[in-house]
Amino acid sequence: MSAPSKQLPIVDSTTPPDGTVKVADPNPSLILGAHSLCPGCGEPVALRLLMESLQDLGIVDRSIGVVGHGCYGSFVRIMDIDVLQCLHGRAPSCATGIKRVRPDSVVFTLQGDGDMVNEGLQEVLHSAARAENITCILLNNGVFGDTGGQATATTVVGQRTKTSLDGRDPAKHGYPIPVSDLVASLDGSGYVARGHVGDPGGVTRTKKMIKEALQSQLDGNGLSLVEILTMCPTGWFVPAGEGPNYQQQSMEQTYPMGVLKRPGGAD
Ligand SMILES: Cc1ncc(C[n+]2csc(CCOP(=O)(O)OP(=O)(O)O)c2C)c(N)n1
Ligand code: SF4
Ligand SMILES: [Mg+2]
Repeated sequence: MSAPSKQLPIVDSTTPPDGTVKVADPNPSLILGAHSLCPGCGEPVALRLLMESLQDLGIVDRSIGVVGHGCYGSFVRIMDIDVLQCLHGRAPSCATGIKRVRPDSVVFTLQGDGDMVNEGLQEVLHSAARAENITCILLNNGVFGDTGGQATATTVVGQRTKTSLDGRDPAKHGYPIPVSDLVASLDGSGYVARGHVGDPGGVTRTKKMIKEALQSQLDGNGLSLVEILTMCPTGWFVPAGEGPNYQQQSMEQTYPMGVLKRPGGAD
């Protein structure tokens, strides 16, 4: 019979050569390495808040992410949790299936405005109407960023995009769809909020919203949704550092920050 093997500490590649041993961080970041998005993009900030929220709530091992298609789609390579990527706009339906089969898991979607509101509006609305106990995270930048900055259903009136170079004109392009308000109006939704990541206050309040939405799922209150306004300086034709200012003057005027619905009543 062989001798029992000695329990060795977990050592990472940064262990110094001086003989000291670095034991792995007991609470490591869930983001594995650098993202590949544009300077000034708001989506990596939103990702960090989401991953930190899973850690803060102690639900990392139970969490499953369902990611749509857009610039954030590349996050599946750096999210250190169980994830799958599904067809455009279909994340709420995939999340529905996962949650029904594994009711003890915590299931969230990560979708852009093009993915959720253009390509898959019916998915999120029907999932909310069915009171599916999932959490949807919408990264709303008002453009199809990944394909070059075309207008989406959430582009605000007057916003310049690749397909509305003179600004969105309701007479030509119609009006934006406030998806969070639609979801909040349905009896099957439990928690709906809208935040932004354009300044430190927005970041702090948005993280609180994400945690409340996940807690709502844990409490079994039906579909929860957090819409996060995220800067897209590339698609907005502004310098990277100007994203927050542009967002404040444009998108935040149409989509004000706040909790639209929570169990027991909104603010
Ligand atoms: C069925 C289908 N529709 C559209 C596309 C093209 N497409 C891929 S990603 C994307 C943009 C998605 O935009 P959004 O969800 O807002 O994400 P963002 O890039 O802005 O973060 C589009 C239009 C496609 N590949 N297949
Ligand atoms: S195009 Fe926009 S959404 Fe995509 S990575 Fe660049 S700034 Fe972010
Ligand atoms: Mg978008």
